[in-house]
Amino acid sequence: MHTLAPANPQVPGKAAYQRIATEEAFITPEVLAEYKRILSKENVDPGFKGLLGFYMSSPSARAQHIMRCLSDLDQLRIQHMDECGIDKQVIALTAPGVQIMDKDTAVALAALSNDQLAEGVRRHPTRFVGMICVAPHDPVAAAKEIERGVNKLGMNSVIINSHTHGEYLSDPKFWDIFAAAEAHDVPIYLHPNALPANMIQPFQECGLDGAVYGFGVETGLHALRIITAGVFDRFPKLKMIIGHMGEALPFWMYRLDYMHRATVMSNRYESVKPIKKKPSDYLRENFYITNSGVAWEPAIKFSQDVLGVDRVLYAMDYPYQYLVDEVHALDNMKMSAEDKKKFFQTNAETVFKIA
Ligand code: 1DF
Ligand code: MN
Repeated sequence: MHTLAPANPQVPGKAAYQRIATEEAFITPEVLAEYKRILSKENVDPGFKGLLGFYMSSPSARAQHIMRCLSDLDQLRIQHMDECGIDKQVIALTAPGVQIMDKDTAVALAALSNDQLAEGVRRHPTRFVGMICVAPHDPVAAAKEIERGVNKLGMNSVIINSHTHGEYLSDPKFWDIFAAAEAHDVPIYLHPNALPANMIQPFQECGLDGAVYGFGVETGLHALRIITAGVFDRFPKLKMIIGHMGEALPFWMYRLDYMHRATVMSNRYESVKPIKKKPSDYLRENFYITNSGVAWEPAIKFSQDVLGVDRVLYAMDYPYQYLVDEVHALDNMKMSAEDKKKFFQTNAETVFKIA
């Protein structure tokens, strides 16, 4: 028995809505092989070593189980979905995707991974939806891959795992990617990556660098860098998605608005330029959030309250976190039938253009 065995094995019944889980992960043999090659070199990035280095080498039941699940786009995944009552998974190449690789390898393996994911979706068209993976370190190639993903592979969203070798999308050199996403009207899911080398030490020495806390801090920072750099003034129709209850940013909205304005007004930093709206306005108008890893009614209700019920989507984070008890807890939230259907189903259908 693996450690993720549900405490309450009762399969959730059919509901008045489909359950669409929107931050679910897979891996390909070629990406695994490249990860092995990177991990075998000297001076491996400490975050990558602590994350995939761990999952790929640990004899623990959790790690072994996760690696098996990640590698499957057929029966095992569908069995786990059925056991948890998940109708559809929106699937992306697991973090850090190709972003830990050198530029040329990343471009090639992004395309190959997208092809393999598209084949999986073709085999199971009613169960799987694919996200386009890109190599942000080659923004022109990434923009082309977005176009190919939309026009040739039928995918309608993009995954980017936060920073790329310590660089953030707030840098205008990456903005061809935003232009492509906006032009093709596909959202970018800004998913966590392992913390960059220049940030990880105080987190890692106390074991708080991963999904427990560090992921949320760094991905939330990345989203705020994008907002304060004026990306949404330049690309007003660009849509982004962040998981883990919006990496706690809904809770920060009031203070962000007050202090960002105070910083701008006092000309405190050369790098902080005025933006057209308040940070919270962009969070409400350009962002969607998912509850990945947070099956917690008060946080979901609060976010619906401050962002709007159309902006909060369901996600599981398979295979890193999937518990049938969490599905039951969310089914039982005290929420109108209409809002619950938006949360589990129709918001995802709209944002990911699921037919
Ligand atoms: C973990 C969590 C790993 C998430 C992930 O991808 C991931 C983890 C490597 O727990 O180690 O996507 N997550 O999104 O919370
Ligand atoms: Mn995840």
